[in-house]
Amino acid sequence: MTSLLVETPAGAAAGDDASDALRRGAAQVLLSNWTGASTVPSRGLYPHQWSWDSAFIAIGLRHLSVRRAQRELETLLHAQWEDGRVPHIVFNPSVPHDAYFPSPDFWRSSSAGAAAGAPAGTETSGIVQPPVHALAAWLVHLADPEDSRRRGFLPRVYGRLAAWHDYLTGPRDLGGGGLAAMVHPWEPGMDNSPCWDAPLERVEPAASGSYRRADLDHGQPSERPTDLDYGRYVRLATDYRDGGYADAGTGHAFAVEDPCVNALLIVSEHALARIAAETGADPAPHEERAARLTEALVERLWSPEAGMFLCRDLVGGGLIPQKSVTGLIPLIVPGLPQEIVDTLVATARSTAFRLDEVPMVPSYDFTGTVFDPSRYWRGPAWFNTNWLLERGLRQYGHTRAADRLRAAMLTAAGRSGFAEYVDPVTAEARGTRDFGWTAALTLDLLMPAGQDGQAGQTGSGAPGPGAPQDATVGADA
Ligand code: 9WN
Repeated sequence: MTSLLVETPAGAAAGDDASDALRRGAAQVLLSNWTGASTVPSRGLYPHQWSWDSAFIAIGLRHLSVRRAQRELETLLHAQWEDGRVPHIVFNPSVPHDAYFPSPDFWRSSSAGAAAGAPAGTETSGIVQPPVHALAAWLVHLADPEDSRRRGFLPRVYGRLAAWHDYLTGPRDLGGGGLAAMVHPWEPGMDNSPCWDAPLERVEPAASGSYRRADLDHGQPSERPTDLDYGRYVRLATDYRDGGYADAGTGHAFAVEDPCVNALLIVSEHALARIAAETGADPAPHEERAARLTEALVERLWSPEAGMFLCRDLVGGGLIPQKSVTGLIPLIVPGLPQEIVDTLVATARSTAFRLDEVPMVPSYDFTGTVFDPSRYWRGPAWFNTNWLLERGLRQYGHTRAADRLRAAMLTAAGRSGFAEYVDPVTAEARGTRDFGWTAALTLDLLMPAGQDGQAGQTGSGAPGPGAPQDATVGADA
């Protein structure tokens, strides 16, 4: 039933000339964005290594080169802090400081983060991003289990992944209710989501002349966060840094529990159980933690009124009544009550998200007052969130909807030049092009079962066979 943890199921689009061209185009993006040890999300806009990007990229890169996919994850994990956090950016020292803001001299991880155990020899940011990594490591392993075993891939990453999850479920359980909290809008990865509008109102923006945005050198201002957003991002990051990146006692002005982050943590915890079993460790504590997290997710973030999961504001208190795609992503979590699954799919099909009607699901409620089809996480459709929805729909037996979404994503990826995001109605390109995870997830969607030799197999120690048996209910199969 945990279909995210098995090989990509057979795809309708694979095998013809158009798919071959798309596969070549996607591979070309990944080859050009490869730096020798990891992949940049974009050569211009994001010239370093990003945490959740690398996990999504590894999921696609495994179809091109399993070794590179392993390396991608290991490069990131080598920048892990001693307290277990995996930083959201690992800086490439050969890239000039003014190429991206905030640069290493803003974060000062090796000095300001020393007490939290930041590495001395690598500069990183001090915040985190969603935990897609154990899921990615498991899928990379499945792409070639023999090579993975020969090279000791999983034993090398298991301890670091476990420490990462310990950090999220320990020091980051700021609400005390068993979920991981995020302390900066960059952490959930959906930076300017309308969910953060109210919590950010409490934050005094940093003076506009105290920093220089580099993103506007590459992107359209109308497709990026505003200057007011940036002022607040800078203030929050400065305060966290000046508190030594300590989680307890920093008096966070922004702290939220996010459904997508916690759903990814649950799926990754299930992956960690499989990794543990494969490496001879005990999977039970991971399965138990995944079960506890699932209970907490439903208990703390499910809203029957909204018909979806919502974000919780730990500073202001209560659920945030904005409908973002983050609240649909728990469809990737196995074993949800059927009523919740049915309600989530109905909400995805409602006027708020228009699944089955528009090419790709938007990042934010079509009917929301601040919906904007072009501005970043306030409306455009992103490929990583749609890939997660596609997998979630498939997991719960909504095969026709998943097939349709997959086909639309492939068309949009190719036509948009592997755009960072697209207008959810017209699928026109927005943001930067040749974007890493768009290319990587395109490759993953194109890969039919069996093509990389492992479809339907889970590796030793991993329960559950291939995708067809994994689907729980034949809702529209
Ligand atoms: C800040 C790299 C990252 C993604 C995020 C996306 C965007 C960065 C930025 O780019 O955020 O981390 O500078 O806008 O919002 O999800 O990981 O692709």
